[in-house]
Amino acid sequence: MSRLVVVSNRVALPRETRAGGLASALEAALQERGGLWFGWSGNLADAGEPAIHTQQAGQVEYALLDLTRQEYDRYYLGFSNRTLWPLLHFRPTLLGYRRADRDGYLRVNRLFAHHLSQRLQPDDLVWVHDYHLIPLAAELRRIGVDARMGFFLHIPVPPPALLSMLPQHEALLGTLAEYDLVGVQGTHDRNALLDYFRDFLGATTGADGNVTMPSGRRFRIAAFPIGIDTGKVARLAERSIEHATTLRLAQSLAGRRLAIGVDRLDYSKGLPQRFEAFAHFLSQHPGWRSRISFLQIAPPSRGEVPEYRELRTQLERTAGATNGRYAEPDWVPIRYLNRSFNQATLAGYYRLADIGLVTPLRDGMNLVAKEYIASQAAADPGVLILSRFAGAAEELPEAVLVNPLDVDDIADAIETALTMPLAERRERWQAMFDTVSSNDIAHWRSSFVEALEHPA
Ligand code: ADQ
Repeated sequence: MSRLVVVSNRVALPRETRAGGLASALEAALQERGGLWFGWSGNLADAGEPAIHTQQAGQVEYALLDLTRQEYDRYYLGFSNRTLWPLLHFRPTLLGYRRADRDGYLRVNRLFAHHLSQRLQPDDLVWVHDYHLIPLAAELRRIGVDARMGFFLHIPVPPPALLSMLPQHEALLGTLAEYDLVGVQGTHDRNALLDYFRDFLGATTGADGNVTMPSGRRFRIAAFPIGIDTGKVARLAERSIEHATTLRLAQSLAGRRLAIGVDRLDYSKGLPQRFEAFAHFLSQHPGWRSRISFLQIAPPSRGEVPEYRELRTQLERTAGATNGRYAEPDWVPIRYLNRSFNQATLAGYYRLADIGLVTPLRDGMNLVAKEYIASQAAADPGVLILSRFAGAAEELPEAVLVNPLDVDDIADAIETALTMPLAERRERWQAMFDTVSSNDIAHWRSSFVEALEHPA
């Protein structure tokens, strides 16, 4: 069996607390086959020969590279997070583009390729993750690496017309052809990328996802919807009902209903609309005031990017205004928390919540939707309100689906969820639970690795 080499912007070291389901799945795959996990260390260093930090755990080596401040600014903050992130989330008006950022992005990909190539062995299977590293295979091929290489994009793919707004898009997106397999989250993403290769790069595409470039180079684009460690989340949720943190939240509700949202503080997650929809629900249904609380957990992310700071200010204003307007001495409608919680605590909170509010404007998948389902009690499950534009909606049509831009639609969905009969809640939940159980994270990574290693 070939060794597996995982490459991603950030690396989750063993026993690291921020490691979530994805990190443990990749670690499991690496331990099973032996391998290497390569990426940025998260540290900034002075210019010069960059330091590589290595660590061994069982059969797995971790190799982490420092970046300079300028590399971080251009590759990570600039091109990855101010150019590619908004573009791929269908938000060209939020896009910032600088040639210097694009050049910095290419330079870091070249740097990764240089250091990685020195650690590769013949027969290695290379699995590259996400939009930070699109041209990595091309850079590796340029220096003679001919290993099988796969790429997985965790975020959405917009239609070709939107992709083509990126300056020099052909040069960047064309490098995807240097992988043997390009995985995306859903069939919409797959179809959009196939259309792009056909319309803009002159490729011939087949219904099976096979792509032939004008040069004759062939590769494949396919959907691999990512999952969670469903069994583990379900066990954590069941155990957490007894935990002090969960009990504290339950007591504070004093019998009121609870809606929960858990998202990184990101403009793709639809938080302003969600806050507004909850306020609208309270204004339309005075009878529910004082009878339901909305808990939004949103740890800040990418605070160095201006659009994220603006979003934070906007949400503070909206939450404050709604609470000022509707709160009672013993009840606050929106409980808004800018912090992280461990998986067990989150699972307990999900289980307590009557409604999971997952309303991103666009999302590659959205694992919170799946975690919410995995955490429910079979006998009395809550209701998932899910954006049609989250990748998860393709797999979970039994959720109450909403258009996240339509605050009336979300407000109506909250009412539907609060009044949904138990039998219907159970029926919808069972169907979704079956899906997240069979399409779990282990299934995701083994199907990707299998497709990369043994092409049909
Ligand atoms: P994200 O945009 O980060 O991921 P998501 O899929 O929801 O979005 O995953 C977030 C993860 O972080 C979840 O496991 C969640 O539990 C955890 N999390 C969020 N807030 C937290 C908090 N306050 N405390 C602790 N944990 C918290 C990207 C893409 C998604 C895609 C995933 C995986 O944007 O579309 O589903 O990658 O491919």
